[in-house]
Amino acid sequence: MNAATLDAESIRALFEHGYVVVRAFFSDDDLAVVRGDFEAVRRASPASGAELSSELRFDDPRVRRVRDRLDALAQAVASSRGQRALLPFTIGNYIQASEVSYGLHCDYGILSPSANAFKLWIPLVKPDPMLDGMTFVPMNKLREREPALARKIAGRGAAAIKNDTEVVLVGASIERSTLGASIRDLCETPEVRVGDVVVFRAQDTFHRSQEPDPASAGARRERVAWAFPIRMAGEVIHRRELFRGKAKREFLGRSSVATVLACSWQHRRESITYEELGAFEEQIRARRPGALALYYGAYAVEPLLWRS
Ligand SMILES: O=C(O)CCC(=O)C(=O)O
Repeated sequence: MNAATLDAESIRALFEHGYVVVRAFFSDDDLAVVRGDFEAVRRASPASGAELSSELRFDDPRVRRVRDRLDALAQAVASSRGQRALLPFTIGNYIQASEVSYGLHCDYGILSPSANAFKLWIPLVKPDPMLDGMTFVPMNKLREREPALARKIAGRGAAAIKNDTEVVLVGASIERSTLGASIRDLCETPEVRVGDVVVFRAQDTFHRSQEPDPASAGARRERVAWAFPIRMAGEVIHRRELFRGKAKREFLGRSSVATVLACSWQHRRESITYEELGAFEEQIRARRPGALALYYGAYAVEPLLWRS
């Protein structure tokens, strides 16, 4: 579809299939500032084989137009679920295909479990619409082929698919589950051009970097995508669920767990919303002494709180 925001049919497709491509959402001019920011971040960062993280903020006047349009899109999806979408404070990460290539995974993190969160993936440089894009295992196909597994993952997430047949699930403990057949024949790679926006449920829809074109003998072209998650303001994170299952810790990371813990201390509650978490993260970024003291305290005690 091609629109200023998302129509009901595309939103239905997003929740049914796990992803949707919004066509020709941006003009080349719209993305010039973000592309310039990417170039500056790349110049300042040595090649590291990792995503590049931008410090440009969504409230910077230079990205206002882009922000307003993305916000309208995000709110259209969120309001269909009775939620309000939260854009991150900084604009997110840049993913260069020459540096980064992921196998099939879900973005397991503080965002999981979340019934309604999603992610935006926006190509900035992508010379060929058919190559160097994103490959998905659509939720509807997974539901048909592996209904029990699809039920376990929906809204809760998983971690990865290994060797095309083994699924790693992260719950109270790490479970490994074997697929009846190779996942490869369920995969879809949509055609995507610069100007399009891919909206997808990163937390529970398996996705990967598209495999290189066999004709290119493994070489990856210059392709740069800009990606960031959209959280739901009113969804809740429970502290007691966070610390269940030591194995989960490696997937979450000490710093994000400490941030949730410190935020729950700040609110003197066992559970916090993503909106509260976002505001707390901003206080840390602004180096507010009260928030930093809570964060360092939480970081120190975090290893002691995990139960197996
Ligand atoms: O850009 C890519 O190749 C993969 C991106 C991805 O997996 C993500 O944004 O979650």
